[in-house]
Amino acid sequence: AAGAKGKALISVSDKTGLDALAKGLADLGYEIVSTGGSATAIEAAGVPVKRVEELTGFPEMLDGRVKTLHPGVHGGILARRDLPQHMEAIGQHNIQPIDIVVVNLYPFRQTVTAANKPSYEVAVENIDIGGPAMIRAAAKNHEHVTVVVDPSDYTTLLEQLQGGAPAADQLAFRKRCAWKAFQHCATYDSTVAEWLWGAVGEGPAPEMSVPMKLAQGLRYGENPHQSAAFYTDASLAEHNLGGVGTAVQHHGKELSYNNYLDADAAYSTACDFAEPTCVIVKHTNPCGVASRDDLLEAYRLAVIADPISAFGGIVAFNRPVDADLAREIREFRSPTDGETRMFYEIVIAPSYTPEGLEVLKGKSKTLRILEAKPRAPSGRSLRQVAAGWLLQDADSLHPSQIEFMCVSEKQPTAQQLEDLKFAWLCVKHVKSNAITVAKDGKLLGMGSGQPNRVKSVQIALEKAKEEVKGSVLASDAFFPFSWNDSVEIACQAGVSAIVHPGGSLRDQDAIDCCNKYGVVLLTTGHRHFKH
Ligand code: 93A
Repeated sequence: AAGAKGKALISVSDKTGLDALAKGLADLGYEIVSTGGSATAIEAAGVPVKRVEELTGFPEMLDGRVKTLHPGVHGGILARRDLPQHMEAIGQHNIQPIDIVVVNLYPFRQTVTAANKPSYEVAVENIDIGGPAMIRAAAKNHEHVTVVVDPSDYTTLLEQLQGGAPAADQLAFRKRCAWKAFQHCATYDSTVAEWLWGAVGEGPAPEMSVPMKLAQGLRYGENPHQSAAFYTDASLAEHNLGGVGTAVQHHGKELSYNNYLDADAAYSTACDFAEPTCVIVKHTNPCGVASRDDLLEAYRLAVIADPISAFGGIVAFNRPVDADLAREIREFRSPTDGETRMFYEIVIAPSYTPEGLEVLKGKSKTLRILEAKPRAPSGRSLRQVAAGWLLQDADSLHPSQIEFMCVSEKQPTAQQLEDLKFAWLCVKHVKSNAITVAKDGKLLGMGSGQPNRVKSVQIALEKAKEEVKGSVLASDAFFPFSWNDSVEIACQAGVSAIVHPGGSLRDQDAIDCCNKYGVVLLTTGHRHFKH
């Protein structure tokens, strides 16, 4: 008979899996009590359901602000079944025990982060009060009550209720549910607090929540003796849409720790370019970048920029990969010996044609093929130091937002200006001290991570080799010393234009040097350090 097993209270905003849950509970003999929208949905699924108003003898009021906030509900949830005085007390008031509480909350985060930003008033109305009260009550009384806040737990709930498991296991399940319930409420409240801080505070919130979820255990960290895992963080995801964190893997070995880092670096770089672009990354640094209308050509140029570094690298595209391009990736032979097929760890792109995907799968069993929504640097960047976190806005400054000012006698041609902007966008993604040399929409050489800028210049020029003549050079920070180092080396090598932030006491030396060699010099007023 209905209710033979007890009462289940359902009040959910996310109605995923609700039909199956209600059917399952009814089949097991539970009587279902529910709030407005949930009750309507359950009825529509043909499952008998009682409205919560019948239980409380009180109508919903204050435009729904008070629906379940009533002793008829909370007494039924909180009563200790093992204390006769508790059972007597609820009995005196005609309150029946509630054994299962299934609640998920008003979608506050989705509401305040929607593309269509809600008014302050609408956001406030989306702060759930009755829901957390029920969740917390049921979680507190986990000794006797089961609380479920996540639709992905419905199947397990029904399995558990079918019984058969030892009492200790059932209690362990209820405790786990209670843990999750408090977690759910804590995350919810910190989301509300963060939103309010955004409305009243200045700068980053003094208390910050990092709602992390274990997404994947990793075989090991940067090195095999370090254990590791990948966590997703909803508070980052809302600003950092797309990218490797939410990518679909179509093929290949499991992602490693270093794969995550490198794929993120490669894809962030590729997605920062508006034109069809291929980026090849090794150890988080772009070693090949090329923009071409023909993506296949961009890929070739990106490999040729530095084939030795590209070998074993991560290849990222900001446009779909079709069969022709996939064949080229599969077959392309290393320009160093003209024989060895190029080997890559990962290919990552916004999408693949069905044939392109099949072709690429044929490259090797291990090649990781990732499909990810575009990700440009945005939102927050968070890094650990000792016992704390460093938080900053991501470097989302784009060349289109920067004024490139000519400070030399010689003015840049339109082509040079375009190349300088390209080199500038590349240098932003290279570890400091970063130098890039580029020409005609392709990276020719880069120097990264050197503590000495002159060394980075030398490395970048050496990689660019004979193509240096007429190329342009970008520096992520200003040239600090006198002009007889970086700037003069670049001028002597045949670089035709240089861009740096400017702002050094020795800026005039750099200008004089460029004028002496007839080289164009631009300043941006913005630095792109990347540590
Ligand atoms: O407005 S509330 O804060 N006051 C309440 O008494 C209450 N009771 C349930 N929000 C309340 N709820 C929430 O309604 C639940 O947390 C759930 O998210 C939602 C389900 O409403 P419906 O069943 O009408 O779709």
